[in-house]
Amino acid sequence: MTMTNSTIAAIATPTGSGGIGIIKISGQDAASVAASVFRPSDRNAVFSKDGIPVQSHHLYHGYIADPQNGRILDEVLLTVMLAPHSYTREDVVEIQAHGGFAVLNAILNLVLERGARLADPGEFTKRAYINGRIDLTQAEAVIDIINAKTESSLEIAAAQIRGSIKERIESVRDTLLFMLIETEAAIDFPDDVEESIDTDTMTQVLEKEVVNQLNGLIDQYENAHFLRDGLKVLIAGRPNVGKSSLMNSLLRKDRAIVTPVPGTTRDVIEETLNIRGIPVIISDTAGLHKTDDPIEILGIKKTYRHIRDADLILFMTDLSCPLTNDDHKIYEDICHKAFMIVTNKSDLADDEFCPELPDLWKKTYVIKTSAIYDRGLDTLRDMIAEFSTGGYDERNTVIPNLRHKIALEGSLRAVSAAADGIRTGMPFELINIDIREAADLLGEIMGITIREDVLDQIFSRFCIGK
Ligand SMILES: Nc1nc2c(ncn2[C@@H]2O[C@H](COP(=O)(O)OP(=O)(O)OP(=O)(O)O)[C@@H](O)[C@H]2O)c(=O)[nH]1
Ligand SMILES: [Mg+2]
Repeated sequence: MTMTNSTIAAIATPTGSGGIGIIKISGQDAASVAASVFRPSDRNAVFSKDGIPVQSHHLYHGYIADPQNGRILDEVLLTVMLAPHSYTREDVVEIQAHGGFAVLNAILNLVLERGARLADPGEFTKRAYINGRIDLTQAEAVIDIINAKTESSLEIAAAQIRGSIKERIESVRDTLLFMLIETEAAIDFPDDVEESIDTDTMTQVLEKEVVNQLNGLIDQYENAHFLRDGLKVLIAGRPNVGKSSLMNSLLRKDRAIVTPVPGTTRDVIEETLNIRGIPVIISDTAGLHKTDDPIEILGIKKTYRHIRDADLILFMTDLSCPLTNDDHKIYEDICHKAFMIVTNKSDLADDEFCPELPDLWKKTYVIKTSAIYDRGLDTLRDMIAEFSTGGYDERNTVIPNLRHKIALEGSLRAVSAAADGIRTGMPFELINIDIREAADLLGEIMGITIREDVLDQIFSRFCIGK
């Protein structure tokens, strides 16, 4: 990895009007760049003779002025955080100006003219990682914190930024590295060490300790990744059963068009909402039935594509009329997925006429609702929340993301191969390859060994100024 010496700058606050806006500068020239545009109100106390502020982590009051013509752009507060005690471990200057589009851009341009370059998305955090202040899981947590929509996703990200995942992975990787040292000695000095290697203990450690640790983390992903990534819930059913009405009621706003005409919704409509602290991505879809309408056919095809990706299907039926062939067909299409049945329009159903669901259907959760009279929706919210946190231990906030999970699975395979190798008496040269691979994959999670393009991909998810 190449260390970079350039000094970078960006507006760190969102565009738009605000009380304050912050311009962040990082790199070896950060202080001198800032000094060349900053006029401290207390001239004597603040700056040393070459114009570079001497006091780290102090707040200075002053003005930003264009050195070419002396024009004052704004009254600001300025902080210098000298390396290594800064976000990036480089010299960092933060200019707190007023939060307007024009003023922040004018100050940024001035800073860029004085020799800084515009930062790439995530470049400040990337430097924090490259300079060793944080590992890659902690860098990823930065973006998770920014994107967190609910308390639970924030809690997971906050645990991760403190190093919760890093610590767990590090300890497993250390065990593997220690094993590598032992077996490498056995390869280099076969006569001395052959007897001192206890292959029984080695397989024990691999198969019990290491495998359990890795499996535990993978399970945490499976059971709780909804909390960080959001649970994809899709409403499916034949036309006119009230899918869009349910979507609107859950969102508490008129998002999707509702009409008594079957086939109103033609497209998949996606929205994010918070259900009992769980981020839910809910989709309303086109009613599924046999049709010749080319637009509806496109909508139906799209619905089936989304059904494939959904974590949970809400299969909606209509209590005001008997089940139809379309209902049965939809059941067949979705029953291989996780689903619940929502029987809607309960306000129209009386005791005399209330279509019975086939016994097989009742094996899953059935929730009676009236989307337009807000009946049964609290139960539905409870069921969705319960579904998403079913296997989740609330005290355990160590939840890998998808990238981590894929590496953990690879590592697990390599560990199993190593254990098999030892048991079948394979030479240590070969066993070592598997152990090394297992350790390397764990190193990838923390960013110790990782390809540059993967790194770029991770940091491209950031916004500029972070
Ligand atoms: N009485 C009653 N009417 C409802 C209920 N839910 C929806 N409706 C009515 O049923 C009709 C269809 O509702 P929509 O929400 O558009 O149904 P949909 O399933 O999205 O229909 P498509 O988009 O055509 O597939 C509208 O006239 C709604 O007002 C309910 O719980 N009770
Ligand atoms: Mg609809």
